[in-house]
Amino acid sequence: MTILPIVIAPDPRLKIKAKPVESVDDGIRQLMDDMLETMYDAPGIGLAAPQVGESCRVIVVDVTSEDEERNPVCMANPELSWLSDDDRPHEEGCLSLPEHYAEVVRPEAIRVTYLDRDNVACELEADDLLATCIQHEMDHLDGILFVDHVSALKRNMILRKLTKAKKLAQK
Ligand code: GNR
Ligand code: NI
Repeated sequence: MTILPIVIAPDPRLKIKAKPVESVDDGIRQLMDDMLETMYDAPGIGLAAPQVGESCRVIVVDVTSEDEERNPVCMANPELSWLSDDDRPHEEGCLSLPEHYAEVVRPEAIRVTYLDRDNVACELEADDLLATCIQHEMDHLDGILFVDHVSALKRNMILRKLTKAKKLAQK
């Protein structure tokens, strides 16, 4: 397994709609495993393939805390099959927007269909942090970042700071 470099915003690769995978083959399984290692190393609770420069519809999540046993979930071609009527706000962060956080309102519970690591069609019901995280990761597959859900003022402030930080790092 390999720790992959994480793409930091602003970057055109984070704005592209990712392509569905045909099936979960050895190459996709390798990507899932590398994404999990990258996510645990960061550390984060989720990661989407575009964040490691792969424009395909693959996400990994694990919302367990560090003192619990790991519970990695790998999904290819995730699709929402149900959304709760009730929304809830949650403070979100993103490995592609390091050190920036904002409250985002999303449905508090979801059902999602996907292909698992063994290419088996599955459906999962999630709520609270897991529902938030899966929706955040699925957004990445459509080129959407959590800052796209907050006010333009806050979004531009965060993106300006990241642009500055990138320029400083180049010099
Ligand atoms: O590590 C992460 N934490 C997090 C916290 C609240 C809502 C979503 C997330 S996902 C984020 C990792 C990441 O950037 N995934 O795309
Ligand atoms: Ni993210």
